[in-house]
Amino acid sequence: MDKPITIYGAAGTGSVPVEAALTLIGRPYAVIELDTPVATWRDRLVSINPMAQVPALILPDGQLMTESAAILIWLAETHPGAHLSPLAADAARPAFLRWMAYVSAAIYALFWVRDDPLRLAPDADTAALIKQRTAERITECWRLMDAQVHPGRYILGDDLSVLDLYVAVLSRWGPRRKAFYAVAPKMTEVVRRIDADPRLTAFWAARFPFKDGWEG
Ligand SMILES: N[C@@H](CCC(=O)N[C@@H](CS)C(=O)NCC(=O)O)C(=O)O
Repeated sequence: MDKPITIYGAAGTGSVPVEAALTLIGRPYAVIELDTPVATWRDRLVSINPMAQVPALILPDGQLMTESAAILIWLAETHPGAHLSPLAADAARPAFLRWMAYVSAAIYALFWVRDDPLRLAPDADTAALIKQRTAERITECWRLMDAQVHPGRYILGDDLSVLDLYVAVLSRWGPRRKAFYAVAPKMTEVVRRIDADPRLTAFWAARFPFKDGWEG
């Protein structure tokens, strides 16, 4: 039996796809919930993760692991029985790695800016402009991805992978799902399938509920 993983996380954040993957794998994990405003996270997290971000995992051997895409890839490859990624020699592996890195680098990274534009902007007007321009950039990145993937039931074909969990969660962040549906018709079917996966019903209700108006 695998030893538990400790996850510093928070509902609705980047820890959610990691927790979803562990739920599908059936591996025990414990969440230390960052349930106070994000502005307080630095003090609580910096001694754990110098970047003061979630997800931050403490693995059973005590080492810290951060970076959601790396965590998801690693979880999939260390639990091959769960079939959550193409294997190394699989023809779908290059696309899997490509899109995992793309979602992390081109899309997720913009949320450091969006979540508090005043980290970069000198005033509220500039902050509002940054918020609008990053929303446009995220939408464009989803559009470009959708134009280049060939989904079956899931993004890489007919097998669910951690990429599907990653896209399903990140596409719920600003500019949110309606904007995503408008530019990503192929992946729309996939994220709706992930939203409705019966193995995750209780998980979504607890960690990222579909509240009224959640699609934007
Ligand atoms: N590159 C990191 C980004 C993690 C990240 O930005 N997490 C957000 C929550 S979704 C966070 O902790 N924000 C607080 C901050 O950056 O100050 C990853 O992929 O895990």
